[in-house]
Amino acid sequence: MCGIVGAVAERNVQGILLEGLRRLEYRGYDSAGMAVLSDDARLNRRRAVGKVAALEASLDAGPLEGRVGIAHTRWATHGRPTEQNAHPHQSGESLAVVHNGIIENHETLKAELESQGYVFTSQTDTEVIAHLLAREFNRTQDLLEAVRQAVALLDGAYALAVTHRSQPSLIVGARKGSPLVVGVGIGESFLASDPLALLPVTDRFIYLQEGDVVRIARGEPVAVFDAAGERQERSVHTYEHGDGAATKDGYRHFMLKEIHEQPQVVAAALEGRLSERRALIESFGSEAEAIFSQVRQVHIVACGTSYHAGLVARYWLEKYAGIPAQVEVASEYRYRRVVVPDGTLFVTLSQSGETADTLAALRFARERGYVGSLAICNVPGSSLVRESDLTLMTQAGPEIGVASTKAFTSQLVALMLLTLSLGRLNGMDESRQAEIVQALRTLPGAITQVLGLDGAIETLSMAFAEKHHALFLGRGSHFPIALEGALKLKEISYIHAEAYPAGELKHGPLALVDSEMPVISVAPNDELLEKLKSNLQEVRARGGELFVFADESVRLEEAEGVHVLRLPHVDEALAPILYTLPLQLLSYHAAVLKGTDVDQPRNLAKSVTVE
Ligand code: HGA
Repeated sequence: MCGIVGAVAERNVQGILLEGLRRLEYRGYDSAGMAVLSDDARLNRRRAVGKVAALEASLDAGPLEGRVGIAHTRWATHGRPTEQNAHPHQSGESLAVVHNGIIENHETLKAELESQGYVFTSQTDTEVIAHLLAREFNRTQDLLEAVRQAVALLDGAYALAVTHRSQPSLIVGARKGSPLVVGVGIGESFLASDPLALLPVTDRFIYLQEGDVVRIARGEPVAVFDAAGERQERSVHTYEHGDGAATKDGYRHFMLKEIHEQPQVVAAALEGRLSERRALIESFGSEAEAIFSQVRQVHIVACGTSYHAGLVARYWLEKYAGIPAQVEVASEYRYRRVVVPDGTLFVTLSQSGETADTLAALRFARERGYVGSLAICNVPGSSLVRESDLTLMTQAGPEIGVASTKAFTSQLVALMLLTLSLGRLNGMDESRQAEIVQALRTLPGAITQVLGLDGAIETLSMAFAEKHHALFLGRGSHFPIALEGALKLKEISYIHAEAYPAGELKHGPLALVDSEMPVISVAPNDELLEKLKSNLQEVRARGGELFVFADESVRLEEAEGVHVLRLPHVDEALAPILYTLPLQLLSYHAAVLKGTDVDQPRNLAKSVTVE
């Protein structure tokens, strides 16, 4: 999604802002821009459609000089990706603003502002903020006060950074519903929608809270005011994840690097969370045992890939922990009447912890009588983490590729820890717990073995690159893995893909199968194997080309039109995690062959902070 960077420094800020934007590129965007206040208080702006490199080329041709500036990568929600719609937006020559989010009452505000003589030059909702701020500044002559007055008129979500030529050594920021952090430097301060943007200049951050307004000024301490206008001391956190995420480490794409990081990521997600024979309930927080012991069922709410992780967890929770579970996409859950039986735990899954729909669902759930809320999340300090009763950090490290890979597998590990923890309190067989704990310990090794199949999977992918459609099949807890495989292929290779529970094929989608329809299936050696094999025969009988990822012990012969790739044996409970990997690699290689933008696929964004 959109990215914000702002800087009030002792040096020229163009380079800081540009590097910040480059580091936010992974979030997905369609245009970029920057406004810098020169030392003689002139506001200069550059904007460009497309990549940050296009903005950089424009800046090379005419650099911006100044020690205060704001910059933005835009993922259009209102108005096409054009230069006129790119941020920063200005009101006259005095004030500039960058915005993440959506202003829902923009039409009403626009009509009001136009009647007062303000002239609009873009189709964005954001431009109303620029003119509102200018109007309030004209009344108050104080940027902080103007921001306070203006945001009070906005309905919707925003993170903002604002600069004004009459107050040339400061920036005011504000957030509600979209993330914004302050980077604390020495005599310099910064704003960004993600700490990653600022790691070259600081590793100390204040995570702003809902409704906060912040003033960063040269040589002055950062001043944060809460929604009521009270000055607040917010703690400064040191960023502890290192800056390794910013480089591809020799891999061709971030996505490939992240796929290959999964053995370490899974090990990190388990670190300190297992005893000899059990999962440690306290990994979910000091209140976990008290809350978990009241849990009779679970509602899981998430979006996209995280939703698929939730679907796997439903099979696990019911099979191993004996706990009923429901899973729902957040954008549906938040707008319907939900019945919450006594003893229900509310679980959210989000890589970024800022996914707007999931966050709204959590807020909606708060008044619905759940026994507690648990966030499984990858970003410490994120809104979801701060607003939940319990949290489990997935420890996957920053994920840069828009298509989620390692965040998904680490969520699955976290959800298995949840299954074991709830299972333990619900009488799950002790020796089965111990077996799964043992299998979890060997999982990083098994993942490394699967990654060794990369070359063979690349060869298989050649059969896909030219296809327009694909079907993914799975049964039981591997149906969500098929869904995730199809999503990955759609996201990065733009090949239309659908996933079905294999038994559903004959009820409709079999009509699509012919030699032009590759059918991909995951076949671990579980109790559904024989049924799955019959479903695969049905495909073969209609001339469909089969690509099967199967347990090494499964008797399934390679033949014309049947490609089989063997995976090491793993405890059936963990097979969904292992079988995710070949599907990630398959999509990756198909996308590389098609020449798409693997890390930033068209139209998509990471950290979906708008509704
Ligand atoms: N609504 C604004 C900003 C969009 C956004 O935050 N995307 O992530 C626009 O369309 O410019």
